[in-house]
Amino acid sequence: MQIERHRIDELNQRYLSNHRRRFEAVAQDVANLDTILQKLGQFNIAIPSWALGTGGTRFGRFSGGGEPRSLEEKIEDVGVIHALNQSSNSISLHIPWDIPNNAASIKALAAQNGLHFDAVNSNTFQDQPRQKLSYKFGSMHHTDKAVRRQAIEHNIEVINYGIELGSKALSVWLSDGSNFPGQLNFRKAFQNTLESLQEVYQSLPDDWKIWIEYKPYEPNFYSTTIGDWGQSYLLASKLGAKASTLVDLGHHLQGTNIEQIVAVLLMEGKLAGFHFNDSKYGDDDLTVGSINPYQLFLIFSELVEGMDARGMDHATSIGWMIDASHNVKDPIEDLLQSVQAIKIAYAQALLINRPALVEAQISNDVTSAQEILQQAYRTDVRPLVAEASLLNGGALNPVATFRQLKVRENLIKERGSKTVATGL
Ligand code: PSV
Ligand code: MN
Repeated sequence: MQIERHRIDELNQRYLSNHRRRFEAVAQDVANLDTILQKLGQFNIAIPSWALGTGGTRFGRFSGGGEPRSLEEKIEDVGVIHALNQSSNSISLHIPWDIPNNAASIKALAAQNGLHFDAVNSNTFQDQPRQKLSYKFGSMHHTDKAVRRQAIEHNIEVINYGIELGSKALSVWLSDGSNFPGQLNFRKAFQNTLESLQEVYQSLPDDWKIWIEYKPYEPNFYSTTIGDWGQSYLLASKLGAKASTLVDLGHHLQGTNIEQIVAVLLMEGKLAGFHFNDSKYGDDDLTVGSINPYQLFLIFSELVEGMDARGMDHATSIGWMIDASHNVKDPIEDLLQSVQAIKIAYAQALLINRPALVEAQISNDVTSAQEILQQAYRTDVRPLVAEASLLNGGALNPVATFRQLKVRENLIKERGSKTVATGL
C-alpha cells in the first residue's frame, strides 16, 4: 500500500489553522527558526526491518493483523511511515531474517517508496535451520575455530548482500558471553572476538564502516564479551578507522549516564550511531521517549554540541536508527511515535542557548546551567517538528493521519489478520 501525497495534504487542511496558531506562538521566540526548520527537515531515522511486526517476549507473541509477510511488504510499510513523517527514508535489514533474494527489484521497490538501505545487521545469536555448527556457546568468541570461521563467513555474506543494496555499514551485535563464573576465559574470548572481527574488517569495502554494538547482559546473565562501551571502543580502536561504537539506548545498566558516553565517543571520532528505544528496567525496547524523554534530550544536547565542535553534519555523519519492538501497539504507530520523539528531542537540543550555557559552565553557575537546559526542554517544540514535516510534504500529525487513512484496516484486508512478520 502506498499513500498518495494529496491524501496527506487533504488531511493536513483539518489541522492547519490550529497548527498555524501554535506554530506562531512558539516561533516568535526562536532566534534561528529557519536553520532549525531546515535541520529538522533534513533529519532522517532509519527503520529496522524487524520492527514492522508485533514483537514479543520469551513468554509469547501476540501478532497484530496485516503484518508484513515478506521483505517487499516491509519496505512498503517503511514507505508508509516515510510518506507520513518524511523522516524515515531508509531501512536497515537483519540477515537472515530479511534476505534480499533479488537485490535489483528490492532496490527498485525501495526507490519507488523514496527509500535507501541503511546498515545491514548480521545475526550469530540464533541458529538457523540449515546451519552446520551451533552458536549455543557463542560465535566470534567461541573456543572452536570452526564456529568462529562460520560466524566470520556469515558476516562477510551480510556485507555482500549490503553491497548489492547500496548499504554502507555492517552493524554487529554479538550475544556471546557466559552464564556462570568459570565458564569462560574472558581474555581469550575477547582475543578471539578481536581476531574474528579483524577478518570481517578486511572484507569491508573502502567506503564501508563496521559498527560494534555492546550490551551488558541478555541472553547471557553473567558476562557479555562486548559488554560495555569500553570493550566496544577497545575493539573499534584496534580494528581501525572504519570501526566505531554503536550505542543502543537499552543496552545500559540502570542509571548509566549515556549522554556522557556519547560525548566521549563523539570526541574520539568513534561514535557510530544509535539504536533508539526506551526502557525502564533493561533492554525493554519500548517506544522512544515513552519513559524518559529528558534523558533523550540530554543525549541530543551532547550530540549537537559535540557534532558542532567537530563540524559534523547532524543528519548524515552518524547512523540514526530505531531498535524497538513490543507486544501491545500497532508497530507502524509505534515507529511513528518513536521518530516524532527523536525529532522533538533534537529540536529541543537545537534550541539550547549555547553561548549562555558555555558562560554558565565557565563561571560554575550551576543554577543557570540547569535553567538554560530546561528552558529548551520545556519548550513545546511539536509545532516546529510539524512545520518541518509540512514543508517536506509530510503529515502535520502522522499518527492521526495513519488512523484517518485507515492504513491498518487496509493492510489487514490486503494481507489478512493472521500474518506474522520475521524477526524476534
Ligand atoms: C540486541 O538486543 C539488539 O539490540 C541488536 O541490535 C540486535 O541486532 C537487535 O537487538 C535484534 O532485535
Ligand atoms: Mn540494538
